[in-house]
Amino acid sequence: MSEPLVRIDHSGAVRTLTLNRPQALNSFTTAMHEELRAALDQAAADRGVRCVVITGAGRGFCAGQDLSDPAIAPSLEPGAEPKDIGALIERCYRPLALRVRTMPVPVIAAVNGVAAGAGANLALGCDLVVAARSASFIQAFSKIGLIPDCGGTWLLPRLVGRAAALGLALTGDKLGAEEAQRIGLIWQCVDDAALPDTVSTLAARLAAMPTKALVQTRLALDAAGALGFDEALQREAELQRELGRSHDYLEGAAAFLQKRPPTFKDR
Ligand code: T3D
Repeated sequence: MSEPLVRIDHSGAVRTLTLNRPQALNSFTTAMHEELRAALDQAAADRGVRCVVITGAGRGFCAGQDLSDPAIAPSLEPGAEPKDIGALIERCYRPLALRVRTMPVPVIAAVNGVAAGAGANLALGCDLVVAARSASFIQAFSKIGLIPDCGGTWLLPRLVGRAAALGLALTGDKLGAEEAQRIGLIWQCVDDAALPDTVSTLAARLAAMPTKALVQTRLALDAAGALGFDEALQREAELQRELGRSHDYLEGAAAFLQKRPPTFKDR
């Protein structure tokens, strides 16, 4: 049987999805898109999953679109009809970016190596990005005449501000993981050897937390950018009203008062 393009592993309540085309730095073919989306849908539907980790096999995280995929690779024949890249984005990258951003559980990107183009923005769209010190982030699009996609135009300025977003996107320069942490592009940079343990400890910790509150926090932060201050306050009140009625809030508050560890179970 051939190797899956996305390996699926499960430990406790943590589902790990490993992009598995190491020979091409895990760049996206249409088939890998389909497997990743199916694996994310499956994790979203499985109430036993409370945290998802996305990582890459081999020395790379993901080098973005596979530029040699016959489905999209430009024909070099003179006069050939250009491929419709917009259709590829609509069919593959838009649903992927939305799927990650609306997962009902926290999602961690464990960036084990280079993350370029849509691969960089797949990672940046996750809730927490932990990268190995040798990893790097490249907005490679400008080098091939494209703009940042997979959410890059929305994510970059929000993460690092307009100046750094434009610096990264226009130059397409490689940004090392340490610098990425320093400018706030990612959450954490760790020594290469420490990446697996750091991520599994973090994932297990998030999996034991009140999932609904974590996910509503992501959604509220994402929505707040388009709201006025008072509207954001109103949204906070609505969400607290809803969460305040949840099992996890009652459990969290009771556990604090009774000086015992909480057991969260909402999802
Ligand atoms: O159609 C569209 O383009 C629309 C979609 C847009 C979304 C996008 O993601 S656009 C951006 C696409 N990605 C890139 O432009 C990045 C291309 N890759 C690179 O610039 C470099 O590979 C890296 C900087 C990421 C890493 O460099 P390095 O020197 O560490 O590795 P390498 O030797 O370049 O790559 C190793 C192998 O992976 C190599 O294959 P080989 O020669 O050993 O058989 C290379 O061709 C392959 N590879 C790397 N990236 C891609 C790729 N093959 C196909 N597509 C790739 N994107």
